[in-house]
Amino acid sequence: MKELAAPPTDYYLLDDLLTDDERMVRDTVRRFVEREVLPHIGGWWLRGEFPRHLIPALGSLGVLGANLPAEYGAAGVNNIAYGLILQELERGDSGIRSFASVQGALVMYPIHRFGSEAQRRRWLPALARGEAIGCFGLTEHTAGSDPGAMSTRARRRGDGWELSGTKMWITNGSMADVALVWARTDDDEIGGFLVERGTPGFAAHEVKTKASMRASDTSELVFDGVKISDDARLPEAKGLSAPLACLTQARYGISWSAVGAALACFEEALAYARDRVAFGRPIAATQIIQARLVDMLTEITKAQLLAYRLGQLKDQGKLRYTQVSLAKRNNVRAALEIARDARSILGAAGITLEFHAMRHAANLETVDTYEGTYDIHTLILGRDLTGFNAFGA
Ligand code: TGC
Ligand code: FAD
Repeated sequence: MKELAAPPTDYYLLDDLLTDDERMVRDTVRRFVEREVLPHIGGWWLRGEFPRHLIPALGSLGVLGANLPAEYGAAGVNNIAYGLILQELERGDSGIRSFASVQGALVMYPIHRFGSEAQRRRWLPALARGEAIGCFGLTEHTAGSDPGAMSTRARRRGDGWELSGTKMWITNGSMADVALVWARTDDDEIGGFLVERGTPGFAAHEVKTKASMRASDTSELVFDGVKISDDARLPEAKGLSAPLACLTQARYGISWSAVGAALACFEEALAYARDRVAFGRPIAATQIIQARLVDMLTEITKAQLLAYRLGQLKDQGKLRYTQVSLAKRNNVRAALEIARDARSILGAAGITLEFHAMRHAANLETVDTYEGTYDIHTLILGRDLTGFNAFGA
């Protein structure tokens, strides 16, 4: 297969650090996004549609839960290749990447890490192939940044459980065949429960008024006395650290994927600035536009280096969740600022969906909020540095 030309934004020759396999994985997903996503994404986003028809192809490409072991049907790639996959998906759209993040990091990972062997065999191959869709219900209307304040309950009923409560802002929620729901048990411990679509008392309602992440399914999940058997509980998920460990996996991926959105915006702004003439010369020939482009490239290069080093640490088993917070916080905020700046360089044209910057900027408002807001990651890092917890009373 022909190698793609090095992107203009690989300023520090990071390609040289990648193995042939990592480059091949990245280029395969990039081609897929260029062919299947970019020509259509503006329309899907405008109409508020998630492109469900792409799910089987994402499964065949091996991008779902790609860093999990091949034994359960996943691709079994390393964490650098996994990061590159998410980077390329978000170069297309944050909503497509979010689908893959939730499926892999927030549904497949917890089933693999905290589930029984029967749960792994039942769900992981189908989720990897895209034949089943999963969602992850942690956030509630009144418990977002502070998931420990959740009020969803799992009460013991005979041999099984009864779930009651509501989850909010759940990606893939209306499409999901299986919802991983986090709930407080009678002994006040947080546990994870697999609830299948169609179980009586379980309903999902899609949020239709979003001005961000429009090509993504975001839903409210309602559990009204939902009865499930004991084998629907993840046996090894005990306490808040279990869902938080899943968030570390998803935040790791977002540290890479934000770079993809930033690259898309930067490359678009650079091309436009070279072409667009104002006052008799290309705007790229003005000092202000050049300074802005240089700042964008500098932030992208820093973000790429952070993501790459994070991947090495993860592959070596040395990763601390606070290091992931640093990269998620920095890379998403950098991408958001780059997207806004790219939009501004495009002038009026930049507000349309014929270009990508505005869509990415709107999406990145969500990415800056979910998986721990920018401020929450500041507090996680502040606590790590000082030993003082500044979250609340
Ligand atoms: P805290 O005392 O900090 O922690 C309780 C226990 O958990 C451990 N822990 C973690 N372990 C692994 N990874 C992490 N990121 C961890 N954070 C904490 C911690 O060591 C402790 O363990 P142990 O053994 O001592 O019990 O608990 P806290 O209640 O003070 O937590 C505060 C805070 C702010 C850190 C946490 O609650 C937080 O991260 N809040 C943000 C919530 C959030 O990010 N929600 C995301 C929901 S999912 C989502 O947005 C999906 S978007 C779709 C997509 O990803 O594409
Ligand atoms: P709040 O916690 O109410 O925060 C509001 C503001 O207060 C923020 O600026 C925050 O930084 C600030 N703040 C909060 N506490 C403090 C403090 N102690 N000190 C200083 N400032 C503070 N959740 C899931 O469980 N699963 C999903 O699949 C999922 N998908 C999502 C998809 C979308 C499109 C969106 C928008 C959200 C999604 N979420 C999901 C929810 C997301 O994780 C939460 O929105 C996020 O954790 C923030 O919670 P909140 O919205 O309740 O904000």
